[in-house]
Amino acid sequence: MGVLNVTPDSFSDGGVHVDPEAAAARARAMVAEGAALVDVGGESTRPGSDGITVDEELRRVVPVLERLEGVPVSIDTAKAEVARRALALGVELVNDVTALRGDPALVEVVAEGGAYLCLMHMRGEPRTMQDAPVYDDVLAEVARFLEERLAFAVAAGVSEDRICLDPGIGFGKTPRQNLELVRGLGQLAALGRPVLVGLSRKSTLGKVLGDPHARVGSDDASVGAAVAAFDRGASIFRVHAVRRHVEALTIAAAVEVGAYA
Ligand code: HH2
Repeated sequence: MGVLNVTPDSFSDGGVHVDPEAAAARARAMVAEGAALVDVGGESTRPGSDGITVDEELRRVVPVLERLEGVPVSIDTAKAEVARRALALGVELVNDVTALRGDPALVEVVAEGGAYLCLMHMRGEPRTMQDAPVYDDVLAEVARFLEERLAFAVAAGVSEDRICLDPGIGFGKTPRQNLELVRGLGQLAALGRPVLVGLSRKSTLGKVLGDPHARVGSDDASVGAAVAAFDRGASIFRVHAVRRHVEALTIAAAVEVGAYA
């Protein structure tokens, strides 16, 4: 899953793709590099960010989605109205970082649209989520949360076989907690749904490499993290540098299944 932020303020690529033509070209390039899906997002969820209005989010994403016919796309939104417009424009998956807690109307849009859905764990909300997050047992808590949100979505009519789960790396977690989640991904995969991880360029990677004030991580660090996550059961990777991840993960997968003739 290639990341396409059409925001002025995303933590790693904010402001890069605000022109819809340039954004659409980047989306097509990511598919050419091997992305199976392009995740279009109009609202930054970086730590400390405030939300934007429905109108502003639509103004950012609709011109891009209109230019992406034939490209497999997911929409990174928590808003029912944005998801509704996106699905009408051919989007296949709704990536909701609030796991259907942000907008009570979203679950119906997903269910009625027959869309795929990603449910992500987040502690608190982006504005406050990094204020000293404390867990008794981060892995157990995230697993319990995702199991509960999965049951909620299915009860509301979303087809279970269309749902994937995401521990929400960096969303209300310290670097140590993020690493613990990656280490324990098998426990999340045991919930029976594909696990998606977004480790790409997250500040935890820069911190692990020795910079306590890092705001982003490098692409090399991202690839290492993705391979570690793959080894522990993740199967969908939300990444910025698509070709590097496709190459690394293709090799990791070939080792796993002995696919090369
Ligand atoms: N991370 C970000 C945004 N959306 N969605 C899922 N499912 N999982 C993630 O880990 C995830 C996500 C944050 O990264 P990015 O889009 O690069 O930055 P921003 O939120 O500042 O736009």
